[in-house]
Amino acid sequence: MEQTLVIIKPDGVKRKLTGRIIQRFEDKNLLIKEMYQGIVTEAVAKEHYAHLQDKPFFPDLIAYMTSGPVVFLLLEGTDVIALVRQLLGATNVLNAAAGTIRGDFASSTTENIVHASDSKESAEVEIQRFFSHL
Ligand code: IDP
Repeated sequence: MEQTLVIIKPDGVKRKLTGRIIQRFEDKNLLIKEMYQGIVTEAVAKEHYAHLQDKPFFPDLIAYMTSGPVVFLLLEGTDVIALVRQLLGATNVLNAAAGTIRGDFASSTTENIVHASDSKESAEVEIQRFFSHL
């Protein structure tokens, strides 16, 4: 059994896609264990994306992630980390296939609607970062 962390990013919430995104996880019969709306502070955004700090788009990424409310979800199930990444679609907007969340809703590589943990190691760290109050 695995757990993974999903963030519906500020553009997803602003565009009122929250319900439709959650629907995709439920359609796939994934279990939503916990969920809340909140914000990502600048300090936490920089920590969350520390692996990208040398990229030219890093300042835009931090401004984007702190631009409004987000929704945090904790999903649980067998192979849930890989299953959720499949539902999200590729990071590069040009590679995000139709039928995936990013492929269907995003037209930009930065503003791409959703985040999900990409490995067991990052899921553990990210769940601790955003669900430590549980
Ligand atoms: P992921 O979100 O699919 O795991 P990462 O490489 O960890 O991909 O990138 C984190 C976030 O940074 C992406 O979701 C996207 O918002 C942004 N990003 C990644 N690569 C680029 C890029 O080449 N240009 C602009 N923004 C990017």
